[in-house]
Amino acid sequence: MELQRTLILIKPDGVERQLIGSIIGRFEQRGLKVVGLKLVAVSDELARKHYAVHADKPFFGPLIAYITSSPVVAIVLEGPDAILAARNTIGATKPIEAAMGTIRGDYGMMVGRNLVHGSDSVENGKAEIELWFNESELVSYDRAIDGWILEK
Ligand code: IDP
Ligand code: MG
Repeated sequence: MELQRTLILIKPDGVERQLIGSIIGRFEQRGLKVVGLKLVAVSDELARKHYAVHADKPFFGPLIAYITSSPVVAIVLEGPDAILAARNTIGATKPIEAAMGTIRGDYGMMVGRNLVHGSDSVENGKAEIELWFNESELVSYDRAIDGWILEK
């Protein structure tokens, strides 16, 4: 297993439905560590950069409107195989197809309101974390001493 970081977004529907605590709880209960956390009012520019890979898709316009419609919670999670662990905790892209017990399976019905984003690869995770966070906003967790490293 490889120690990885992943970028998680609680999308506007998750924030509006007051599911922030429930959603973060799913990841925490699983054992992933929060190493970055903030509420962000998403600009059109940030949304377009984040979803640049989907620029040619028919749902791109609605997707940008959705992600900029109210604040999102941006989170960096760290843990062994964090990318896959988080994706499996989130569930399939279409909530209707997501397994019960996953965030999307338990809270959603519509692909256009699927509550959470999670990076899909280590490489994309690194780029997304760089896009959403400054280095100074992240902390490190040392598993050897089971404690935080807080560099001032
Ligand atoms: P993912 O979030 O599970 O990685 P992606 O295929 O990367 O799924 O799509 C990014 C986001 O775009 C989805 O989470 C969802 O919000 C939106 N999306 C994907 N496919 C559709 C669609 O067919 N209609 C509307 N929105 C979609
Ligand atoms: Mg994706």
